[in-house]
Amino acid sequence: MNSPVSRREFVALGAGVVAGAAMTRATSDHDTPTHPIRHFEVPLPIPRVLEPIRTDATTDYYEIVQREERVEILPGRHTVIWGYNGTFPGPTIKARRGRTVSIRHVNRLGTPTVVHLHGGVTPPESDGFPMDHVMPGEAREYVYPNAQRAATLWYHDHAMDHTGRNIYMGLAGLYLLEDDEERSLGLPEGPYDVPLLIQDRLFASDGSFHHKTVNHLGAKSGTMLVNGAPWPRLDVSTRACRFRIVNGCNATPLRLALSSGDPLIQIATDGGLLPVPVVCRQIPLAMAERVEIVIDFSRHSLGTNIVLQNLNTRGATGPISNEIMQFHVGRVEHDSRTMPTHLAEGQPVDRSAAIRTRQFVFSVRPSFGPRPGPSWRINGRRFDPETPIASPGYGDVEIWRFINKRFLGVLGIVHPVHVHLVTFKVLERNGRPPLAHETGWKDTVALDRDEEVSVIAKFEGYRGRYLLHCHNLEHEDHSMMARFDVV
Ligand SMILES: [Cu+2]
Repeated sequence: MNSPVSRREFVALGAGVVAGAAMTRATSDHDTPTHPIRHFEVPLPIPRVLEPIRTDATTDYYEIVQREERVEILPGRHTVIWGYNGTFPGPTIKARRGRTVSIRHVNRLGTPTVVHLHGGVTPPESDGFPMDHVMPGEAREYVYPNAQRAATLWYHDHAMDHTGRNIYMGLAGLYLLEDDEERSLGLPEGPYDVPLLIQDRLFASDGSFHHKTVNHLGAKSGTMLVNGAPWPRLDVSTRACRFRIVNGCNATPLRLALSSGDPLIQIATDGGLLPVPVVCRQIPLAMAERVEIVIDFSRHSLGTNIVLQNLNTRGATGPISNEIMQFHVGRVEHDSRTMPTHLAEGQPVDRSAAIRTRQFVFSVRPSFGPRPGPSWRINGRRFDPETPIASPGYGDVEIWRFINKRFLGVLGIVHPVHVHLVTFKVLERNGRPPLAHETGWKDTVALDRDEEVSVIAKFEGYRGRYLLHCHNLEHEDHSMMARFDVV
């Protein structure tokens, strides 16, 4: 899972397929050292929770305007972002299980957009199919029934061929779905329940975002932003805090750890709470995966600094920081509540309920022509919006086997596989049980080079047209995506 890839291979990965195509800038995927950014100086911002414009007995109605804004991300410099309501990240939506959320998105950008609620059990017309564009000047209403478990979801752009650029420019926000069961547990809440949306960015010297796709390998970038701030600092008190961590990077898989050596107490995966907390020394978190952890700062004395680290610097092409953000223990506070030992009902998976197994091979082929580059594919095919790659029947339980195949012995790269509509359980990773951090409900699973991962899912909720794709956004935009239909 964590086998290192050398810089040579990362470069070969592009150069090997792109015969003759220049890869001259492939080695400069981190910020220029002429603009050093001091770590842990900017306080961690918490994205504002959006208020509904009206509510009725069943539904909360929101309106979001997608527009350009000039914001200060790097101290003293300005960056033009494309933001939901002009903010980066977008405002947080707080939803409750069983109450519908209806969001009218108005596009005031100069480019077509699409909104997808990642992790949502959403009717097909609101799921954000890449061709369902909201054109500049137009609006579209997206309806989310929220008939699903509490979980940390996020909403982001999904426009055909331009998802990577649109999200890089800022079109992403958090969507926190709560339910009574979760609220009754007494987990840290209010200011002690902190979302951390991690996104890396590359900045041009004028402060603008530089979305460099490196020939569709992926826009890995050197400056770590959390909730839109570079290497921020959070002042915490001597008590437990809950963190909802989203890997919102375009192409950077993370491996989370704490500099103090403290374990990460994991309480949730993409699809919500685990049955019991799981203790992890490190947590790999590929793009679009979410993990919720509790950190107990009561063991530390005042003044202690603890760094949230990314130990996965694989694929980096220069010195790259392993730091994400810092927790500064700055206040004494007592919390009498103890961490619950039981979080959610057991979630056994009956493998024998599966009525069929399908196989999806994630591979790459060189492509030539005016814009040569790797062509990322599923089962050898580019994205075809007209033809489903699979059509499970409504209510069917299926095993989906994902295989990452290299090209000519190179091209080993992580493909985080995301299935819309359903949550699944990982049955096996390379013939072994799933890793500790991925035992709960998932909607995205990391598929590293040469790996095979089997998942099991029940296809229910809605009938219609959905997507299976790689969440390396540059792979997704360069056709590693497939339509599936629930029939
Ligand atoms: Cu991929």
